Amino acid sequence: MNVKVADKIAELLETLDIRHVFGIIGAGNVHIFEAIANRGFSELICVHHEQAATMAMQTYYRLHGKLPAVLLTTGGGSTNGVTGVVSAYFDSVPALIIAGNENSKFTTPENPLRIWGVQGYDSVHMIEKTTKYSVRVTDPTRTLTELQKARDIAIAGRGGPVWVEIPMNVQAAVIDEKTFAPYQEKPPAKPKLDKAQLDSAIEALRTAKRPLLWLGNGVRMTGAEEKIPALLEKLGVPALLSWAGADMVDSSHPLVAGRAGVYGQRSANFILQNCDYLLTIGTRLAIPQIGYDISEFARGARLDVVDIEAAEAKKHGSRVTQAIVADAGDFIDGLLASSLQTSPVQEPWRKQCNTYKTKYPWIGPEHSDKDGFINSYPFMTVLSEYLKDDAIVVTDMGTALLCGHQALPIKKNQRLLTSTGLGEMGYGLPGAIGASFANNKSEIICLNCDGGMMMNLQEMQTMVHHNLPIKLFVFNNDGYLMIKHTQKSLFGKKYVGTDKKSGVSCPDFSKLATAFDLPSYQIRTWDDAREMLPKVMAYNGAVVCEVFMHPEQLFVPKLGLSAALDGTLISPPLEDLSPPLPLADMEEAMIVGVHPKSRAMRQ
Ligand SMILES: Cc1ncc(C[n+]2csc(CCOP(=O)(O)OP(=O)(O)O)c2C)c(N)n1
Ligand SMILES: [Mg+2]
Repeated sequence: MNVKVADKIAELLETLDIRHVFGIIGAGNVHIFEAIANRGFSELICVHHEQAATMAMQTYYRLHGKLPAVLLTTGGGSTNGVTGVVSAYFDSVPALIIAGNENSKFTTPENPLRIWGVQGYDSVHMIEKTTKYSVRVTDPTRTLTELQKARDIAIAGRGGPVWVEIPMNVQAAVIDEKTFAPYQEKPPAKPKLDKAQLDSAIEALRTAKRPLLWLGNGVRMTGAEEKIPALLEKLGVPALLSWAGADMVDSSHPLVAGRAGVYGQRSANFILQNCDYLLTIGTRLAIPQIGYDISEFARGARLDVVDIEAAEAKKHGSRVTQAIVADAGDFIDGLLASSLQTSPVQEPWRKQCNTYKTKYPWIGPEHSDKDGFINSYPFMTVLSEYLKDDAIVVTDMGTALLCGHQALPIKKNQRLLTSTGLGEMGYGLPGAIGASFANNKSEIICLNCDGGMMMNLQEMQTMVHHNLPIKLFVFNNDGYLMIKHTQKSLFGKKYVGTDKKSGVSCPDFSKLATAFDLPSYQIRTWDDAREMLPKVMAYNGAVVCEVFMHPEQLFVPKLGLSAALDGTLISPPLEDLSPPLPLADMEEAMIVGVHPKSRAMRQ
């Protein structure tokens, strides 16, 4: 029987249980759009910019672990989608992207032209470096095989996006159904856990005086996050959580040590910097986590790294005692099956961790209000009081990212999602849309900023069109506050392109809400917050809530440069966050000793 390839693609999406397809139509994908609509299984979510589709796909997968598809057209359609694809690649998020292209008579690798036919170009090679697999289907009989293969690669091992380019004539081809090539390839196998390495880590956990775990999103990617409480209770070992994994365990769990890093919590950084054995599982120890000098990072500790990708496990070279290339879930199962138990010898360390947490709470004196503006850090604490027990929070960059991750406590069934690798502004709103679709069009708390909003403003209409109950918070601080701070530290207070006076401005977000037929609220004071937050949360539908913040508010604590008394600039070690604590506090906190740089800054 003769069948149209596009119809078979739509059928395959159903077989793969792909319920949602994000995208924008064009001549380059029109056949597949048509076929999906005719089949009536996968819902087409028509966004207003392709980057929104590739951002939405990320939170969609991260929320319920099911693959969505993205359908891009040729030319600007596929180039627009690139940012979210790169972001997904960095953040290990599986996704299936189907991109259209010109007729395959143009799309041969030998074609030397920059542009093929109308809007055609070599998207497969453009995207090759930032996907796990990219392929052009020129033989219609291989269409389904390539899509299945791509999908298996996307979800295997360290997840990531895959890109299948299907030229227009291939989509439209009508061929004998029997001629489709059967899919016979085996999905890539995961690495096998080395028992000797596991035993060595178990021994180190048993004998360390101050052991520490650092758990990342890799744990969730293997579905092992539910085992974390049992693991902590069995081992009695405190655990840091990476930003991408911050929502895996309740923040108030007595053994959760917080979120450490360049924008870390003081207590978390002290715990990290004073441990004597650090075992990281499924987190990639990036600069925002470990600071700028690896030799100063957890400098009194043996470091073992568990990562499913060998290059990541080994990237810190000889600083790492054991680079364990393994699936995080397999490794956790190995720890759970071991004879390890909570060690009384480590009791003083558990107490010490609690002392850090009590002495240095997430909100400190550095977060006080200024010039009549409320501070965004305590705002997170207040906001958390109004969040439902299963709230899903998606953040953009800037204030939303930093304060969300430094100061928002997360309960057991709540989620906190953002782009941690690429850090692209504009992620918040499409991310909220993807999350809402993943969860049956449920309520999402979107923490956004004035700058970030302007990068995907158009998606307010997607939200409105689908009646998604997204609570859209916009932190308004007259422009790009994060970059104002960079400029201040580099050039003194000379701003270029970061606020209204220096070349960039934002509209009145309440008027904008009206244009989208949405209600809006404004918060300027704590009284406003107490009055508006219940209304925002109780509103049945999408709503905009603008929160006005000081245009110069500090993001603290932060690992920043400090000046010694002689004027030379010092990059302090990771425990010495700004604003700096008195030397006596550092001496009391640093079991491994105060770093000479920290002394130099204070003499
Ligand atoms: C797509 C993109 N362009 C530029 C940047 C660089 N950048 C990082 S933070 C920032 C300013 C963010 O401003 P806003 O979203 O208003 O947050 P704020 O820092 O003001 O709270 C900029 C321009 C980026 N991260 N992503
Ligand atoms: Mg801003």
